[in-house]
Amino acid sequence: MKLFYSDASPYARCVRAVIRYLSITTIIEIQTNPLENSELLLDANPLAKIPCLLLNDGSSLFDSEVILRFVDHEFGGNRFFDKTDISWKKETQFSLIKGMLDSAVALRQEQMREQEGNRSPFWCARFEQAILRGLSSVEHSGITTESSVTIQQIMLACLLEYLDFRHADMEWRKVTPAISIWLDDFEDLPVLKSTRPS
Ligand SMILES: N[C@@H](CCC(=O)N[C@@H](CS)C(=O)NCC(=O)O)C(=O)O
Repeated sequence: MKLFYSDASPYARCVRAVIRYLSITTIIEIQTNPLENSELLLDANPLAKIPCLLLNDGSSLFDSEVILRFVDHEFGGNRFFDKTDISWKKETQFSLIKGMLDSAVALRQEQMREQEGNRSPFWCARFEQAILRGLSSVEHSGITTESSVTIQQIMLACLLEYLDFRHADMEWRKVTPAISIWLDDFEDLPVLKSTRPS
């Protein structure tokens, strides 16, 4: 199997971290810039987005959530997405963190429009406020106090490090001091260290 990814993509990083956490060795990572619209990526994902997992039978899986659920089901014994004892609260926490990732990536895209003079202050503020409100709600949700590593924690760490990487001026640590302290330890997880964008 082949995983199209880029170092900077927080969605791809989350998938790569989980693949490593589950010690899956049969997935080859292929560094891909989605904006180059390579034929390989377009054939696999008409949306031309990464991450995208090309299976051995030639079919492909996207987006990140589908890939995460697939690898967890096939290789992780449903360790991250429990199928027998579904917690709708945890499912919603997952959606909240994924939604914040969406806002963080959309904010980055808005900022890249700066050069064209098309950056929208309205949308930038809206995306930033959604992230800060989301983090404030996560601060008191108990996500960081789980005894074993969860998919919510891995995705949250990918989000927070993406904020530091692309939105260094966003003072999220002031809003979420407890999460900030948690990240200081959690970021040492080997699968996060080995997937950190440089
Ligand atoms: N919902 C998708 C989002 C993936 C996504 O937006 N990836 C970005 C890179 S971070 C991308 O490929 N952008 C290229 C584009 O939007 O054309 C997922 O969870 O995988």
